[in-house]
Amino acid sequence: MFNIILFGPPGSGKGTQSEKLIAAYGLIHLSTGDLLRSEIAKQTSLGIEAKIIMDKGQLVPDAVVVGMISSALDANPQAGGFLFDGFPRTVAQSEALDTLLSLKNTEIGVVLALDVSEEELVKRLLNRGLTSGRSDDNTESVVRARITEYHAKTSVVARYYGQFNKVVHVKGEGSVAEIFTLLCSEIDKRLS
Ligand code: B4P
Repeated sequence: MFNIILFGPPGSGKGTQSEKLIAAYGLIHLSTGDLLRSEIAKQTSLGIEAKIIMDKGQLVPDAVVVGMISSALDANPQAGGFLFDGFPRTVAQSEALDTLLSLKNTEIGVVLALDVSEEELVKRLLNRGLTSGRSDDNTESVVRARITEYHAKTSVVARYYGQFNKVVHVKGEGSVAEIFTLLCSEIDKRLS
């Protein structure tokens, strides 16, 4: 089993590249953002609580997202590997993920970190907000709050996995196809 974390700030292209990577490598895609938005669409109590937090640009509590990931791992016993997109976002989530994977006798193979400048992130997210209907992409202050939250709580996740030599930085600016090629070459190095 080969498991990948696609890491990076909001708008760095994690969702965009995940779609291509799961198709190319036959991985199960686990996006906590998508899982949360599905709860919001169904108007579950979890979704209603999560929407209030997400609309402020803040992170949903660790216990909520770890619970969602744990259920998703259990729901896919035959998976050949997982692609984690937007998870883990804190060191506590990273430690919880490592524990969940070790219970299944597996681990993270590589953390692919997309590097994108802040101005490009803001531009992409506000642009997506014009068409996505996502309330967390609508206003510049919320978009910038998400980037601040990333620097405060999420960027340390790269340091956490860095201590196990699992992090590779990839330039996240350029065409979607160019970035995909860079990501594939890093994965292929580790699979061969
Ligand atoms: P997510 O759903 O994870 O989304 P994201 O960080 O906003 O975006 P992503 O990086 O996937 O960007 P994308 O490819 O779509 O998080 C949303 C919220 O959910 C968080 O703020 C948080 O509140 C909550 N949440 C999620 N996971 C959590 C967790 N683990 N713990 C706590 N809270 C959690 O790309 C963005 C745009 O750029 C798109 O419009 C795309 O078309 C464009 N784009 C992509 N690649 C491009 C390229 N190469 N050039 C130009 N544009 C590009």
